[in-house]
Amino acid sequence: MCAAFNCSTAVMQRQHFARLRSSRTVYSGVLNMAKGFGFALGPKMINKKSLLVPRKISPKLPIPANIKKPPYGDSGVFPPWGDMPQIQGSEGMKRMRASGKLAAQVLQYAGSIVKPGVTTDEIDRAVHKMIVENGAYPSPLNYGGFPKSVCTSVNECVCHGIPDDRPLEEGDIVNIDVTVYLNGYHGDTSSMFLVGPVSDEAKKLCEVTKHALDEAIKICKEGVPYREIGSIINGIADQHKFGVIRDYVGHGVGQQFHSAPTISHFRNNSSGTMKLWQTFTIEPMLVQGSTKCKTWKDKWTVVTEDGGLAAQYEHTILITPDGAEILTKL
Ligand SMILES: [Co+2]
Repeated sequence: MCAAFNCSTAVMQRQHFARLRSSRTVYSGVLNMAKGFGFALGPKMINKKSLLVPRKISPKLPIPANIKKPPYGDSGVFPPWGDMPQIQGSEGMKRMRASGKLAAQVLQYAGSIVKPGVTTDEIDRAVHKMIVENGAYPSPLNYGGFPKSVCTSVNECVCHGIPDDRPLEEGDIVNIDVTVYLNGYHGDTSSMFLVGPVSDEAKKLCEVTKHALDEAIKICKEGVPYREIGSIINGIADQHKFGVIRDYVGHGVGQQFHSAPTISHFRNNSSGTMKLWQTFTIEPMLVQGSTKCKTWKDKWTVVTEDGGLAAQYEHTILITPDGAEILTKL
């Protein structure tokens, strides 16, 4: 699960939308005119599926009494952003490997039930059941009040999609983002799944995003600047004319769900280098069109402003002296 970049980014985003409101009116005028002339322009051209709309969300699922909850489990209050990197000792490493492995197993299982007609709510229920049966807590549940146990982000949804009663349709692409809290440690991973045959462009977007994540992981090791990650990912996105989302970032992970460092997936000049035995996520979001996002009234669902498709892959990694161990790979 990615983190919002920072407060100032959010403020800038709001100001941007205020500015955009006037230009959008002009844009929709052009769109209608274009339709009148019999050619398509705008989101429909980019994303051939009809756009998502808010739908019914089922009640939060219960957590058995024996499961240890994270600090926000009952309150639903956002925990403070940890401003220190999370560096593991031998016990922490052992537990991170266990939570990473479980997250990967749950993600694989969730992907196996993806098919046309299955609702994202059904995926949520399956994920929730498997996580608690394995003695863990589904980290997204009640994180800042998030109502479900997993994020499911379909088509133009960039991240933080809330599972609901929409049945998956042939041609959809869906990101399933699983985080588990096992023995006091979070393991965080996500992947795209294709629903039946999808358009070549959608498939390519998914493949390039996965490739960008894999290549970024390859350069990670002790002492490498974090900004190298953004440089690799942005370079690959550029080659294929895809955009990189800037408002949501990877993050330190461990005993805290989200902490420093913020891992930007776009070209940047941020300071800081990777520390030995540090755990963090890399989770690039690539888009077909505009990299501008908007958030629904539910305060979670993030979609591309122009309705273009978005894809995301995520791993939790451990920095070692000569590379990175992927903790969420089976
Ligand atoms: Co994450």
